[in-house]
Amino acid sequence: MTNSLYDTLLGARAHSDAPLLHLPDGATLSYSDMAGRVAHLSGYLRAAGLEKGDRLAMQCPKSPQALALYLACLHSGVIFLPLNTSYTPDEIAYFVQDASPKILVTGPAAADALRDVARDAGATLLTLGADEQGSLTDALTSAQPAPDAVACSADDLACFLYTSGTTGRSKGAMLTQGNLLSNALTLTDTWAFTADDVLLHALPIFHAHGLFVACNVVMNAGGAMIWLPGFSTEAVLDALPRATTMMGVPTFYTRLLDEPRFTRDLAGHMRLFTSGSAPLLAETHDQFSARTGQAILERYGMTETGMNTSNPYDGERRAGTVGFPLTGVELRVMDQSGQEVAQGETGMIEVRGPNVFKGYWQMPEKTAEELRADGFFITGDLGQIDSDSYVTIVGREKDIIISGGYNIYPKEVEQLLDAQPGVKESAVIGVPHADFGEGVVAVLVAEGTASPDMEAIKATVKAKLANFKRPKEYIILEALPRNTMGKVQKKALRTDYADIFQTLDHSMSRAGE
Ligand code: MCA
Ligand code: AMP
Repeated sequence: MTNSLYDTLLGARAHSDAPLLHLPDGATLSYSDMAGRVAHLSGYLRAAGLEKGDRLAMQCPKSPQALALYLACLHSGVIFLPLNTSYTPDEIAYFVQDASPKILVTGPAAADALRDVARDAGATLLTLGADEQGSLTDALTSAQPAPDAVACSADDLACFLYTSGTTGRSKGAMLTQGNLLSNALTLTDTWAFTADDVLLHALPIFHAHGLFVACNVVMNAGGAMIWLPGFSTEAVLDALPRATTMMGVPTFYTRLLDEPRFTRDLAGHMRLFTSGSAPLLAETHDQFSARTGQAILERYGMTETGMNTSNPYDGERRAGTVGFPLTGVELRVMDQSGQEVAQGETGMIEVRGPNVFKGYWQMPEKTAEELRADGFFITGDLGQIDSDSYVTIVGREKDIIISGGYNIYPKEVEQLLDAQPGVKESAVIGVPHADFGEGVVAVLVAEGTASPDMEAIKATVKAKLANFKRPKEYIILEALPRNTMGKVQKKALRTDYADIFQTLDHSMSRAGE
């Protein structure tokens, strides 16, 4: 048995001097440089007692070292659990208690805040900085290297990615080596990636989009990445002439379009822009085409499934649609009684294929609720298929907000708000936001007649929740709108406050201002 995923991404090019990462300081890291670092790190992990199937959690700033740690986990058969760098220590505590990693790696600056969290979960805390700082840094070059990748089969677990749950409890989606490999191979082919490609990488690497879709595809093709620490319009505009491709969330594209420097000429060297993680407005698609002469290729995926559909590379990239199921992926649209709807009708999207995850870590009931016995995964997205077979996402049945490509489960925010002094109840909604697509708004009902202490509430929210989950606006109402069954009518709230991010200076009585 070999380790097909590691061999495909890096092992096959372990001695190649071809560039892998172009770094902001002008340095370049080749495939062989990366393979060397990975062998050292993998040796370190094995000497530390990590075995195949053990977990390693990482909440580190984006850096080549962080990418090396991901690859070292694949090399050792250790399950890699990347965590959003915005998560607070309270949020991290949940993930490490749930996944029980043997090692938690963090940036040096966050080490003090996470020491107790690691200790309580029985994990060893190590640090790895973006700037050659941290207790793991020496291991990158001086630990006894592990000679061979640990043999793994397609069914072995490669990564856990946590996705929030409707009950507010996050679920660890278990992704196998086979899931990641199938998506990497299919997307490389579908999007015609080759060793000549240079991907402008401005996404975070703690989610499927930046790590699996971007890095795995480029490495499978033998291409290179311009490695930015995050998205900055200036840095992206500077780098565009050296790149051939970019993957982004819609916010990347609206921000670029806001910049007059972003012209057809500047984008002229690019062969492909892809968008995903959130709906791309047809208007953005059209503006982009008018500005650059290029059509953004929109695709659709999920943490649990990787990528499911894509607009064609050759052929019409239809604005407002997410294209066709990828090779090997089956997609069907179902009604509430479990029957497939007629073509053109709206229903629940279900998908099946080698990309679909194995289940939620230690949550068999949740797994059974969402993953059917016949292998179809119930996505929670509502869609339809038109007469040309293009799939369109028309809405979501699951109560999530997608802001700048990050998912927020209202329940999690509501539970925190409901527990605050002076708050009787709350409803958290997403409404249109020009930059983030959707922005989070909290509607509160006060207990009694006095207004709650909004400064205290905001301080608690800041301490407990990652920045992208925090409401950007608070509204106080006397009562939440409810239907005759007593259910809160979020749709009515979304309509009432649809313009709130456009009318911030207007008369509405908003709390905390
Ligand atoms: C930052 N803020 C946000 C977000 N990001 N608020 C809401 N939504 C966000 N996404 C907060 C900041 O903390 C700050 O708050 C304020 O908004 C302004 O920050 P700004 O500097 O403008 O933000 P930024 O640092 O430039 O980040 C925006 C971003 C970033 C570049 C769009 O969020 C991003 O990289 N998103 C990509 C997400 C992603 O990769 N998703 C893939 C998930 P304050 O002023 O209070 O401090 S994988 C997935 O969905 C599936 C599998 C798929 O299909 O791909
Ligand atoms: P997650 O896996 O938690 O990051 O989020 C996946 C969700 O993002 C999907 O279930 C969709 O609701 C949404 N999503 C991803 N790509 C698209 C897209 N191109 N258009 C609309 N929604 C998308």
